[in-house]
Amino acid sequence: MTPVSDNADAPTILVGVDLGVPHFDADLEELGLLAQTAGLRPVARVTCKRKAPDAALFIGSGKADEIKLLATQLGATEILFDQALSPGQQRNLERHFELPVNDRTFLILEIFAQRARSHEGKLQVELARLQYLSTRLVRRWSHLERQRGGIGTRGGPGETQIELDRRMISENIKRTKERLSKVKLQRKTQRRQRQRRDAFNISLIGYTNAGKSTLFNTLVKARAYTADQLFATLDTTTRQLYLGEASRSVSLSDTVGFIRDLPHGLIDAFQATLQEAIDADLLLHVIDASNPHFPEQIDQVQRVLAEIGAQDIPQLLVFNKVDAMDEQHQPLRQEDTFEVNGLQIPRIFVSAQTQEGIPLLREKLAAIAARDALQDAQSNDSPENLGAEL
Ligand SMILES: Nc1nc2c(ncn2[C@@H]2O[C@H](COP(=O)(O)OP(=O)(O)OP(=O)(O)O)[C@@H](O)[C@H]2O)c(=O)[nH]1
Ligand SMILES: [Mg+2]
Repeated sequence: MTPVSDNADAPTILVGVDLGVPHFDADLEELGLLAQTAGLRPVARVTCKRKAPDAALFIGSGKADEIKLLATQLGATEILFDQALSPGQQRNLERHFELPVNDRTFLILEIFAQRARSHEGKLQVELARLQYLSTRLVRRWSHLERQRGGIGTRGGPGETQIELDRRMISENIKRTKERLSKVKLQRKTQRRQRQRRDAFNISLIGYTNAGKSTLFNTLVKARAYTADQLFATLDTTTRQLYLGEASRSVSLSDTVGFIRDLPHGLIDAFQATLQEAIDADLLLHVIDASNPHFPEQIDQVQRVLAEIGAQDIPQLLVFNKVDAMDEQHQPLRQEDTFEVNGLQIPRIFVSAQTQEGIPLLREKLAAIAARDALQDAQSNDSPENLGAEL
């Protein structure tokens, strides 16, 4: 796989194809942020409308010519598509543009690879990348050849070489899976130890860049990495949070952010990390209330939660960044409820940055934790009742 980071600050053209899906991002804003996070420099945005993707090029050939011309004029060295391309489309587009072409999935994998810090995180990303790579072997070979010999020398490597490579990758996948399952086993033991401590577990979850780590730092006075980029956090961090209001400590975890169309391989690979969310008694679903796309982001988060079997864990919606909300959108009340999938979920408005609403949030958490402790004492023999209701 060609790492984007080799090409740091590469002038890149962003391409979005409106196929009539409800959430088409006409500004390609998120793709631009993803590109910047990966170290690319968007120089132009091109959008077009199609009923269906072209089988060979994804876009029409006229549009492809237009992009090629633009790339020459702007000196672009990468073309980035917002939609997932098939290996064939990607190969054809690269031939057409004579430039590397990547899609959103690749970009997300790339960012995860750059950011993974823990042993487990690195293994998870490695697995997802190997799986992605295994479907794109032929394309990558032609890419390598072009690097070596320049245009015109491409003829395709011998079948045996590809076969060899494929075998190597599948052996690699097997080995990575084995190493991961060992790490997972350790994690399971740790989790069991934590459960034995009878802790009340709260997980911060939400769309990437919503402010989870900033809120985490505010609540537990930690110094987790926060940044105006996507996927600043990849590894789960857990700290004890003492709630004086309930004379009780709870355990608070900061987790990886979710994003639209999270590559499937990644969800599989990150199952263990995301498992932290499943294990919680309460999910603090953090939302960037100043982002006009927040309803769509809530939808996406709910979708991933359902995918990992965490849809029934009680949630508290934390509408963050109130300080950055327009005057006319400022909330009338600091807490109310908000409808998600037909259910009214408790919601609270805060600013992790200015601390507005944080005391109220602590009170709320204390009340929930205290209620849990009470239930715990009352129903010692029916632990399945714990935290069932907010
Ligand atoms: N204006 C404003 N900005 C905030 C607030 N909370 C966080 N931010 C900013 O939002 C950006 C993202 O914050 P993070 O805490 O890194 O977000 P995150 O949800 O942990 O993001 P990932 O780890 O990437 O998923 C940073 O630039 C923060 O400074 C807030 O209450 N108000
Ligand atoms: Mg974070």
